[in-house]
Amino acid sequence: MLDKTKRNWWRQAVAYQIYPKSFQDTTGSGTGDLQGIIRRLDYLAALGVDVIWLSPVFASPQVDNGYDISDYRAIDPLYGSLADMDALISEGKKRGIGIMLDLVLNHSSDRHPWFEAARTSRDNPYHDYYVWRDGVPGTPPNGMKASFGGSAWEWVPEVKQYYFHQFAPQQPDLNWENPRLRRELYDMILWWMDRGVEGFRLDVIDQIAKEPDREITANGPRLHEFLRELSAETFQKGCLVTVGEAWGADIERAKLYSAPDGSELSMVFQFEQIMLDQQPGKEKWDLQPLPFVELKKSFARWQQGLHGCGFNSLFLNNHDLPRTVSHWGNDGKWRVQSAKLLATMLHGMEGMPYVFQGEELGMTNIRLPIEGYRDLESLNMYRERKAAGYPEAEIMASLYAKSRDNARTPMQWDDSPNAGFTTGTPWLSVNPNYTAINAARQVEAPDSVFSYYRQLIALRKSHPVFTQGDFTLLEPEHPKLFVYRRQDDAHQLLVVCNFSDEETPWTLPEGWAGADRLIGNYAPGEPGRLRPWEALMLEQPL
Ligand code: TEU
Repeated sequence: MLDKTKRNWWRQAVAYQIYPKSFQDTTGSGTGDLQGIIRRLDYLAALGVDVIWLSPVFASPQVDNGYDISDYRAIDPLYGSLADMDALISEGKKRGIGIMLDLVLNHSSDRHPWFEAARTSRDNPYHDYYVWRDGVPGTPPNGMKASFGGSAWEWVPEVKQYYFHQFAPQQPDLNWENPRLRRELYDMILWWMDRGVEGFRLDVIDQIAKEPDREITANGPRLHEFLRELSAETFQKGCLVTVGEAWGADIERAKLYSAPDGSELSMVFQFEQIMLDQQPGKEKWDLQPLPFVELKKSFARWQQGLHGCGFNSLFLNNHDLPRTVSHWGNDGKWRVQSAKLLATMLHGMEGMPYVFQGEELGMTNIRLPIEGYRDLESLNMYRERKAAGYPEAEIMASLYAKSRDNARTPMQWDDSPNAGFTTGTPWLSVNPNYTAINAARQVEAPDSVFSYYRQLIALRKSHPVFTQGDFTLLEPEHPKLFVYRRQDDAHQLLVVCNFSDEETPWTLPEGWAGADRLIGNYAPGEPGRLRPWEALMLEQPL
């Protein structure tokens, strides 16, 4: 177990993300719950993770699956009670697993009492907790669009004003310019810290300092000022791990977010690599092949750019992204090998790895009929593109590739009905491949994807080069191989990945012949070639 009383304990930690709706149901409601997470803590302890990033479980109308919060200090009855949360925190602690709550501070639900009061009159003390502009019905203040489709402005007749929302209309943006609002948020965070949570993930934190009159959403002028105040008033009073979701962060900004003096957050969660396979300037649905060489160079830039002066999150999956084994790997013939390769590529780097539920089993994307999708982003896109005349097949291809519901299908625990997730009707279809891909089959199996993740996580704890080493990209222009070296004062680590369905010629670089093989997804083979999706790690003293 990590000593979490030490500042920066999280530099060696591995996180596991739980999307509670889809993790484990204990009531037959068809929706996962907190007791379900408690039931599965031993599974997570066996995997070896140190913290759980728990997607929002606060009271919510669930328009965006909890990313629309109506009470930051209450648990949604869908998931249980505050007593269940206290139990989860203390049961987690016993196993060395901390809870990292997912705070949505950029916006609230339109059903939050603040907003319900705010919309009644311009004189209401809560009115200024949100972002309002005068106007006339039918003519929004400007042409800004919301992330989930439509205008970013919504008219409220009672106050004869528009309010601003960067996401759904039911997710009005909070006004961070208002110091009273900021104080309320800090008090709420301190209240959770007193209950024993070990960290926070901050949803779209790069968007809090918006200036809609200048059409500024991410990276507003006051962003880092707000973050420093937030951190000083809350996180710095404890030994927490904090991560800020920031789609728009570049390396220079990431250094501010994750400055080693702890003045803002522990780390940034940025998407430069993830966005490489979407057409520049277009939407995520507009696919293009992954530019592999650029992917390697992008990882290398971030590894080198933050070494010693910042800290990054390492992830390929989360609740908003497709399953990478389907997206960048091969979820057919080479599912197991490519799942392990993607993990090898990522877990050899510096930063905090995040494992998204089911990733450690090699869970895959799903193809649903349009009626089967639940995600509002997916459904809005379908509607908008239908109306714009896109062919049905093209729209569905985008959903199969990128819909957020790919990641949100229920966790596959065993081969009993509904994969052991629920005895009721699951809120979103279980992937039919659960009879073959499930935890029960994998936990004890030495060659499983699960066992491979467990070993990778253990390596990070036992070999300091994983957390301390610098990074050098080898073979930068190679179209199939991702090879890099890490090096600290005492050791060198070599990570080799063959991103391909084919065998690829490759020779061990000079000086590595006697190195220890730490892990690999095949038995050691003949020199001179790598097998399809082969990955391995070698280590040697300097
Ligand atoms: O996501 C931020 C965000 O910008 C997403 O809307 C992203 O563009 C989209 O998911 C890509 O498909 C965060 C949460 O992670 C997401 O689940 C929420 O819906 C969103 O904020 C609003 O709170």
